[in-house]
Amino acid sequence: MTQKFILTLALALAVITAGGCGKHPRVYRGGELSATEAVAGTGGGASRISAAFLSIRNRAATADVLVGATSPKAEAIEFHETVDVDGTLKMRPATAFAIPSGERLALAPGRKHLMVFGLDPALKTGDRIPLILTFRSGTIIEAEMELVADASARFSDHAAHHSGAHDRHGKAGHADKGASPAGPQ
Ligand SMILES: [Cu+2]
Repeated sequence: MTQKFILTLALALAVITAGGCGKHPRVYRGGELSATEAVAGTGGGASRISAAFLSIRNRAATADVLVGATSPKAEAIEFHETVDVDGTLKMRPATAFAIPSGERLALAPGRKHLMVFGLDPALKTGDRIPLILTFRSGTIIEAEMELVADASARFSDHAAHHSGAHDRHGKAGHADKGASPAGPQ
């Protein structure tokens, strides 16, 4: 009995340590710019196409523009944005993503994102591959991209921790939480 209890407790602690809260995304820097580790779907099937999500912060006094993304493990990476066409969400290519001074660009599910084509078929879930981000200023960030089963869910988890690390709770960004309807539906 006691042994079983201790084992259960040990397992519970292991789960708390390994996952959930406290797992911040890795951050990669280049000059005054920083990018979180990207997450992308493993790109199952023959398509080998996957959307990739990350956020990029610009601490410089001037705006910058993300103009290129490449990986030696993918044939091409394009910029996409999600637009509403007569009530239907569609993805369309974009040429570049601007990041104003002091702001953060979120490449997120249902918004602007990276589209990865021709992923190396030998890759599998859990692998990390290089992601090279090029900016108009000449800055280059050598980041990484992790292949995961559910990129949207993982990015949401990352984003929650990332904003929590930089913003205080109670600021405008969190106001909607307090205002969410709790009454009768
Ligand atoms: Cu896309």
